[in-house]
Amino acid sequence: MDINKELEELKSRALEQLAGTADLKALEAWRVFCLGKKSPLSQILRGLSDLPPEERRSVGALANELKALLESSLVQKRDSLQLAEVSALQEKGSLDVTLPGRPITQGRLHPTTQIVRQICDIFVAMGFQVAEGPEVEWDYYNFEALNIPKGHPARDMWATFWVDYQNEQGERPMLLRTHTSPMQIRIMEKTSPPVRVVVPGKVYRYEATDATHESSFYQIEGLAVDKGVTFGDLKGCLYEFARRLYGPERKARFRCDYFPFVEPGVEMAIDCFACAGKGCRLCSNTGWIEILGAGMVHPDVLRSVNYDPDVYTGFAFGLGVERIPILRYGIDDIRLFYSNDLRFLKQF
Ligand code: 2NL
Repeated sequence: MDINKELEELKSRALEQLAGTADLKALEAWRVFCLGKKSPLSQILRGLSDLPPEERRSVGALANELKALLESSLVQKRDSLQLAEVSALQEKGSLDVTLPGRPITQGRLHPTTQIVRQICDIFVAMGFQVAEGPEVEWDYYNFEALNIPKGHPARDMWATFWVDYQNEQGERPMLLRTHTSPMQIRIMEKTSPPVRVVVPGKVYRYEATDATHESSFYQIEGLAVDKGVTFGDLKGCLYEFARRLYGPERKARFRCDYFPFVEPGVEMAIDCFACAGKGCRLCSNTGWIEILGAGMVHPDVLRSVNYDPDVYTGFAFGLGVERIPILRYGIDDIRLFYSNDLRFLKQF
C-alpha cells in the first residue's frame, strides 16, 4: 500500500480511538498502541532510511507531522481526563483539595559527615587542601611506601582485608586501605613541596564487630611538608586545631608513641572537656583524652616519593572520626553510626 495513504489512515484511526478513550488507563494503552516502539508509525519512521531520497523526504515530513500531532493530542487528552477524574472524586466527596499536603521530611547530613566537614574546615582555614583517594589500594601505597616492608612485624598493627586478586608472581598486592595515608603518598608522588593536605575517608580493618569496633570507619589524616618544617610546627598546628574543635581553653599534652611512618611519633591528648581535667568516667579518671596520633614524617617515607630528606621535613597526623561524637555525646555503640536507624541519626 502507498505509505502516504497508510499515514492518512493511521491518523484518522488514531484520532477516532483517542476520542473514544474514557480514562487514563485506556489512554496509556492508546499511547503504547499509536506511539510506542512497535506502533505502525514508529515502524514507518524506522524504515525511512530504506526509501529512495525524494520519497524519504516527503514521507518523513508527513510521518513526523503525524507524530507531533498525536503527541500533542495525547497531552490535551491527558489533561482533560485528569481534570475529570478530580472533579468526579470531589463530587463523591472523597477528595478534599483544601487538606494540607503531606509534609516533606527534611534530610540532614550524617553525624560523621558533619564532623568530617568541621575538621576539614579548620585545616582549610590554616592553609591545607582537602583530597580524597581510592578505598581499594595497592600494598605499595598502604604499606611499602610508608616504611612498612613485607614481613615486617609492624604490619601486625593493621588487620587487613586483602582483595582476592593474584598477580603473575602469585602475590595478592591489593587490599582495602587501613588508613588514608596511601593518598598522601600519591599526592607527594605527583607534586613538589610545599604540600599541605588533609585526607578524609573510609578505612577498613579485618575485625569482628562489637560496640567499640567496626570493620569500616572514617579517618582524617593530614600532612605538611616543606623546607624547615619542625616539631614546633606540628605542636602549634595541632594545638590550634584542638582549640578550634574543643574550645579555646583546652590544654594539650604530647607523649611518645610509635608509628612506622614517623620519627619521632607522638600521641596528643587534651584535658578532659567533661571534667576540665579533674578526672571522670569519660577520661577514665586520668583527666586526659587522647585525640590523635602524629609525628615527623620518616626520612624513608620522604625518600620513597623522591623528596630529599636533607632538604625537606614534614609532620603528619591521623585521627579516627567517630571517636569525636562518641566522646562528645557519650554514644555507647559505634555500630549505631552505620545501622541506618533514623531514631539515632535524627539526634544530630
Ligand atoms: C592514628 C595515627 C598517624 C600518620 C598517621 C602519616 C602519613 C604519611 C607520612 C607519615 Cl604519608 N605519617 N600519617 C602519622 C602519624 C600518626 O595516625 O592514630 N590514626 C588514627
